Amino acid sequence: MSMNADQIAAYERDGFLVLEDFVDQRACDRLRARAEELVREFDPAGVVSVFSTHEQTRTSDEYFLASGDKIRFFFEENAFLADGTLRQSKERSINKIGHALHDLDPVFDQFSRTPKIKQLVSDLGITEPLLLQSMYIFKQPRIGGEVTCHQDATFLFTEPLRMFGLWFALEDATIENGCLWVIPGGHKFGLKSRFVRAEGGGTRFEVFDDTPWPEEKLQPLKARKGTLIVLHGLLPHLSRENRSPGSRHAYTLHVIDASSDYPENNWLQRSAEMSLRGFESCPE
Ligand SMILES: O=C(O)CCC(=O)C(=O)O
Repeated sequence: MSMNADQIAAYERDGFLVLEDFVDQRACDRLRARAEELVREFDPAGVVSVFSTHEQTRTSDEYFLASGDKIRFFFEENAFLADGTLRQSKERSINKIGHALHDLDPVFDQFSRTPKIKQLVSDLGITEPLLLQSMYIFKQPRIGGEVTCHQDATFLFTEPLRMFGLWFALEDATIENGCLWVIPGGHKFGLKSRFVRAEGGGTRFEVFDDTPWPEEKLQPLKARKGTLIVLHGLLPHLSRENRSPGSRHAYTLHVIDASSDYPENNWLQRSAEMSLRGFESCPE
């Protein structure tokens, strides 16, 4: 077991768990260096796709919709000047990379499939794990965009719901640079919406409950580099803008169970040639 009974009980009660020093500092640095290399090699000519937490259906272009089995780059909303050119270098303009880093890049694969993560996933009750989605989030200095309050199951729904997110702090996450905020126990509210592929193309939200989140209950989760935060798929969480002079890099991995149904209208899909994988290739 990598988690004790108290930790599992806390996760079930609160919908999240903070595990300090889960990853060693060198592994964090290796991942950062690899992400920086990927951005250096990325040629943005002709592929400007923005991640906007406010306008997700509008920014669901083909580049985004086909990214479930690729390594693709999304810009910060505030990265551009009025004439459409970048305010600063592309290295300081990318919001995130997604969504199959863990399957396509050896460094990300190695970081994502360790015996420790495999054990944690098993302790959390996932018996047939599949690594569905990965994102490298930069939260760039000064222009790092906010991520509004949401449940990850809105985007990555399974029936029955067996899904959680693993959020790794690759640098210290603070209130100033845009750490995560959560509503403890909020995973018991039920699913408020689903983000699905629309019949005529693009995406839409299917809303089940449009009451606002009780944001007065939000609590910040400051996290030192190397910390893993486990987020229940139904836990409401957000991150605020980063107006500080430093970045706040994080890596997230979402795990589902093969025994649950993964609907065909979930926004994130893979081509038949690249099926999802679990921890089969993980070293013992
Ligand atoms: O890292 C962040 O700023 C937010 C990430 C998040 O909420 C998510 O990916 O679901």
